[in-house]
Order: sequence, then C-alpha cells, then structure tokens
Amino acid sequence: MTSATQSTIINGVNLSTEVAGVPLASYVLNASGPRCTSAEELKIVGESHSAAIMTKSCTILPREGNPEPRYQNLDLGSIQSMGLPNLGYKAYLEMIPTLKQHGKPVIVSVSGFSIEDNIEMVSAFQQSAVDLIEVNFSCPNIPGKAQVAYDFEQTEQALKAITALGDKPIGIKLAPYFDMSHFIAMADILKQYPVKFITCINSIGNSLVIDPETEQPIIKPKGGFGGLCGEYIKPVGLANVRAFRELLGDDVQIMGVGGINTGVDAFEYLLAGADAVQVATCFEKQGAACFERIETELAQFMAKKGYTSLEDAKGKLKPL
Ligand code: RRO
Repeated sequence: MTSATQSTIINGVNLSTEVAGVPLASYVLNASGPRCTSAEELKIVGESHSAAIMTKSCTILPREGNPEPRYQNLDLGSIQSMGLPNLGYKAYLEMIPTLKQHGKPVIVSVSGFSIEDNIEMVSAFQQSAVDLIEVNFSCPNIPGKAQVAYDFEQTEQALKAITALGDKPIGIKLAPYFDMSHFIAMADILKQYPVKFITCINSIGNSLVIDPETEQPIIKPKGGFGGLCGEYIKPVGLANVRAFRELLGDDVQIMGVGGINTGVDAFEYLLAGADAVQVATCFEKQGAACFERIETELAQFMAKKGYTSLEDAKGKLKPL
C-alpha cells in the first residue's frame, strides 16, 4: 500500500522520487538511528519535511541498550554504541496506523539477533500497513554479535528466509565495505533474491576515539569501540553507493546515508546513484528542521545548474 504523496518542487526542481515502488515526496528522509525510537519522536518526524517516517531498528523484545556514556558528538560527526535501544517490534506494529495519518510512507527497521527473530518480525510487518521493511544486517554494537553483512553465508541464508514472507518490499541496510571483492560478493548474493532496495551505509563499526587528557575512550560500551558517523564517513558512503549502483544496475534502489549535512552532500549522493538519502547525525545534532534545509539547499544547487528533476543527475557521475 502506498501513500497519496505530493511532489516537493522548490525553485523549479522536482525532488520527488520512488523507492521500491513507493513514492516519496522528496529525496531526504530520516535514517534509522537518532530521534526515531519513541512515539513522540516519530510524531516529530511525521510533522517534519522528512519524506518518510523511518523507525529505530527494533528487536523482538524491548531493550534499554548499552550502558552510558554511549553517544558523543565529535567535530565532524559522532561515535556511538547505543546497543539497539527500542520499544520492541510489537510497539511499532501498534503505532503504524497512527504514523500513517501523517500521509507519508512509513518504513520500519528490523534488527533481529537471529534468522528466526527476523522471520517473526518481518512476517508481522508484512501483515501491517507499513510501506517498506528495512532489515538491518549491520548493527556493530552488540557485544558478542557479528555483523551479518560481513558474513556472506549468513546473509544469503537470511535473505532466502526473509524475502519469502510476503509482497511488501524488503530492503537491507548494509555495513560499509572497503574491498572490491566484497562489493562483488554482496552484489552477487543480492541479485539472487527479491531485495528491492539497499541502504548504504551503516556506521563504520568498531572505531575508537580516545581522550588524551583522561587517557580513556569517550564511550563506555565495548571498551570504547563504537560506530563512527557523520561527515567523517561520507567518502565511504559515496563509494558504497557508487559501487553497488554499478554492480546492481537500476533494478535495486539505493538509499544513501553517511555524512549528509547539506544539500550539496545530498547532490553528491545523487551523482553516485542514490535514489533517496537518509540523515542521521545531522538530525541528531540539529533536529527536524534539517530536512527542509537540506531539501532547499539541494534544489537551489540543482537549479543553479539548470536541472529540474533528480533524474537529470542521478548516477551521472562524470569520469575525470
Ligand atoms: O543501536 C545501535 O547501537 C546501532 C545500530 Br542498531 C545500528 O544499526 N548502527 C549503529 O551504528 N548503531
């Protein structure tokens, strides 16, 4: 089921897009991550210019998450090890009818600890009014749990199971990759299953920031190892979007995420081939006004270049 979505046209530039057959009024939405866990936070996303309402990744049972301090701002981003704090998937299932009243697509993020968990949650959301299901294969912050996206065998088994549970489009949130052989291996797996979109990238996991004065890490969980976010990771996000766009062609939509603070950042993701972009750290730091600002800046930048729609530049990175 899709929402009756209007197009956002600013300075003559139409920012409307589509992901897995679901129309989005604009190119910019919130990422699963900050400020999207509680009903109050999701209401604020609903009332903002975010093109959709994306939930925090959920698990079977509610979770408090990791011990604090677990989030720290940095000059060019943040480091965090939240540990999947969420209300449990049943709470998000119940919220969907209310969230849908905002008149924009609702996307649920699920992050089970096993294939069985993901089957239970995806099956439940397949029976709901949610528009898209993003399955998170890349949370780096659960002590003792490897990221599924770095285990190609497990990824394949999980995809086989979760793409056979209903007709609602399934997407996968991927970890960042750093080697061409990994891009190729993952693309070859994705092509075998009806994965309708991918989200690139999750945070750069197991990063370490040290305070030289205190001689300590700046976050507590996992000895200070956490996910690096924000501007630091934009070049990695762009490369992942670009690599998968080239390997997957236009059959699979790509949501870009990682270091989008300005409309020009969003434009760079558009050139790399992203169909939409998600904003995490900037939303955490600036609040919900960031969506309208980024949209306006994107449209102004594109208008200056004479572009009138996203298609004019999507994937059209020029060779040097
Ligand atoms: O909650 C987290 O610690 C978290 C998740 Br689920 C994720 O997917 N990525 C991340 O950087 N943090």
